[in-house]
Order: sequence, then C-alpha cells, then structure tokens
Amino acid sequence: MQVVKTLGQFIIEKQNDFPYAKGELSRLLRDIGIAAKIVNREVNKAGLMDILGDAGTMNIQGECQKKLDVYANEQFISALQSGGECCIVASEENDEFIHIEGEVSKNAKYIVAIDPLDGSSNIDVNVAVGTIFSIYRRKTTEGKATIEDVLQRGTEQVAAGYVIYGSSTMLVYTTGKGVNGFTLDPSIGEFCLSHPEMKIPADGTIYSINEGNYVHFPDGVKKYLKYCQVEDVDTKRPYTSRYIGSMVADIHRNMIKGGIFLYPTTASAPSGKLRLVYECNPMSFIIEQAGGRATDGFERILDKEVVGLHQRSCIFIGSENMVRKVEELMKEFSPRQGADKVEAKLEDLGVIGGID
Ligand code: P6P
Repeated sequence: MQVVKTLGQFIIEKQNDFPYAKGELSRLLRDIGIAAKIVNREVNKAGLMDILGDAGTMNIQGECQKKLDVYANEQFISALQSGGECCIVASEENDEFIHIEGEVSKNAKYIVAIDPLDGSSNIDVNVAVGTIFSIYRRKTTEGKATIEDVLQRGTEQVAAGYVIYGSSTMLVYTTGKGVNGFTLDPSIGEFCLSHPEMKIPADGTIYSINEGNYVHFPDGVKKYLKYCQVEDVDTKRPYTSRYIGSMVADIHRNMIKGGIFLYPTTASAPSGKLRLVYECNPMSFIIEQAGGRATDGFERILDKEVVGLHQRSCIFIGSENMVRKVEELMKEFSPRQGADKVEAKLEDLGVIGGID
C-alpha cells in the first residue's frame, strides 16, 4: 500500500538538510501551506459566493483588484502574522511592504514576497490561477527589517514555491535542493507528496506567449516564433502554442511536459509586464532547481539587480534548450548594447517608459 507523505511530514524530514535550521523555515512553509488551503476553499466555490468580480479597488499596478485577490492577500498576510517566523511581508497587492509586528514575531528572520493570487482575471471564467511566493533571510541584524532586506537578488532566495488552483490544487516548492510537488487531498485536508524531485525536460514542443503583442516584440522574439512554426521533423516542429494567461498554470504545464514561457517587452510594458520580485524570481528559482533556465534574453533572471519592489522584467523561462535558442536569436537580432542597457535599467526602475 502506498504510504502517503504529507507536506508537513516532508518539511520536517527535509529539515535535516539544513544543519543549523531550528525549524523556523519549516514552520514558515507550514504557515504558507495552511493559507493556501484556506484560499483554495474559496477559489473552488468562487462561483457560489459573492466573492467573484471586482473589489472596486486598484492595486499599485493600476490593475483592478478582484474580491478574491483581496481575500487571498488577507489570508496569506494573516497566516504569516500569526506564524511568527516572518518579519516582513511584501505583497504584489500592496503598495509598500508590511512589517510584521508583535511579540510572536520579534525574533523573526524571514522575509516573504508573495503574489497571493496571480492570474486572478481568470477567476470569473473558471481558469486555473495561482499563488507565488519567495522566502529570503533578512540581511540587517538589528532593529526593524528594512527595504534592503526585501530588495535582494533572486540568488538570495532560501525558498520559493507556487500553488496552482486547477483541476487539482498543488503546492510546488524548492529550498534549493530540488523541486517537489504536493497535491491537496480534500478528503483529509492535506497536501500529499505526488511529484517528488520534479525535473523539466531539457527540450519541449510547447511555447507560451501572448501573440497579440507580436508587432511590438523584439526582432529576436519574432525570429523565435517563426522558428517554432517552421516544419522540421527532426526537431518536432512546428511546436504547439498554448497560452492560458496565468503564469503559474502556463509554467506548471511546461514543467511537466517541457516547454517555454515568454513574456517579452511590449509597447505597454517596455520593461516587460511581469514583476521581478513577485513572479520572475520565484518561478526562475523553481525552474532552475528543476533543471530549466530563466533569462531576460541577456541576463539570468536570478542575477538581476533588484532596485524596486514592483520592478518589472521580461522573461523567457522553461526547458533549457528552448530558452538557449531564444537567447541565441536575441543576441543576433535584438542585441542590447551599451546605452540601451542603461535605458533598460531606467525603464526597469520605471524612471522612463510607460508602466501599465
Ligand atoms: P497578458 C496575470 O495577470 C499575469 O500577471 C500572469 O499570470 C500572466 O502570465 C500574464 O499576466 C498574462 O498577461 O498580458 O498576456 O494578459
């Protein structure tokens, strides 16, 4: 009989991978798992509750917040506050990061960056959505944690994960020693190990991109799309185009089957649409740990300097050989030279260029 291993059991078992760990990271991951189960309960019955639709508020991105965005944000912040292991929560839904105060958190040493409900515009049409989280260790050693503790490079993450609320609900995470996937068993209310040691195939035949932005793509991306569409039996082309419009769902599918997700620069997002802190860094950590690759076309995502909480980046992420092909074409057809790099940095900062 197959022995079920719950997320909690797995976390404790793997705690020994961190000789100096005193259980704080384990408890933090547990807290995130609990909040994910609560959010899952509401996402799964969203059609039956007055929790669909717009909340009538906007987030800092200028995006209208869905009622479930606000609900999910509250649940994760509450779980992290009561768990006591986190000193700062930076949420994609909040303009500024939140200091976690109180006696229970006074020695907390972890920073959590979270996109509580990514792809929420898909909620009303019953398409998979997700939660994305990153965990960092604070750098400052005394007093209140500061923005310096939040604006850390992706390489500094101690853990990252996502929850996908799809045909089943899964939690997938890494602590830098591989990637493991857990499927929620509603009958016992536990995430159970279902995808141990996940690896993304080095090659794939699926490309995910919003081709509606084609005319504004860099030439290197246009060349890659044409490469995907050319008949070539040996390399199994033309590839298949699949785009859900929910980053977690698109990347999770590519993780399982192989594939590449591309969000290049566009006219409305000259630095890319996706957030470096809340989406690109955690998903890149996970994909690299699964043997894949993640770049902005010129630089490894995890190496990018983080200069702003809501900084954007373009991203090409997935099967290693597919991402390398994009890099090759970007280098040949859309080289980012000298001044461009400076301009791109200013765009990243939101100093120039339109941020939607
Ligand atoms: P577009 C959802 O809003 C999101 O942040 C990601 O989950 C998704 O991959 C992307 O934006 C979709 O953007 O411009 O194609 O609708």
